[in-house]
Amino acid sequence: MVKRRFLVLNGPNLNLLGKREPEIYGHTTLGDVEALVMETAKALDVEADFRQSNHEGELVTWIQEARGQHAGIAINAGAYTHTSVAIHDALKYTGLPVVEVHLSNVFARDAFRHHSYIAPIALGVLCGFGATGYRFALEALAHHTA
Ligand code: CA2
Repeated sequence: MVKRRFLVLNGPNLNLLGKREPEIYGHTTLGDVEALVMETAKALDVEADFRQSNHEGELVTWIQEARGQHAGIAINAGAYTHTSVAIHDALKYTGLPVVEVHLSNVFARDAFRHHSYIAPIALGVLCGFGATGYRFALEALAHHTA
């Protein structure tokens, strides 16, 4: 049987994880997050396609391409979560189940982080659990698409 493949997307500045602002994001690097996602995918017997970009257009293109190629999307769109109608539109276009992830508890932070353009079209939102949130997101997608 062909394994379900999930797209795990990371937006701007997430490449800096573990290198700056450890008081907010801890010491975990994006490489550590990727390793956790791959380990989780293996345990769930699914595939994960882990990517990061600092460019909104590149994220939009990857999301568009997911239609027909992936079974769902876990996305930490970083600051684009709070600003990007383009990412909202692309996610909606795919018709795929989407789980929004954030390392930090965005509701315990600045008011401008309380609004998300992704949440209204997401299956659910995970925030404040650090890298473990990505594991929960993949588990939620695998469970939802089983
Ligand atoms: O908590 C999250 O995962 C965020 O998506 C992280 C974004 C932030 O804009 C969102 O509101 C919440 C920031 C990405 C990481 O930015 C860094 C900047 C400097 C050093 C390390 C990470």
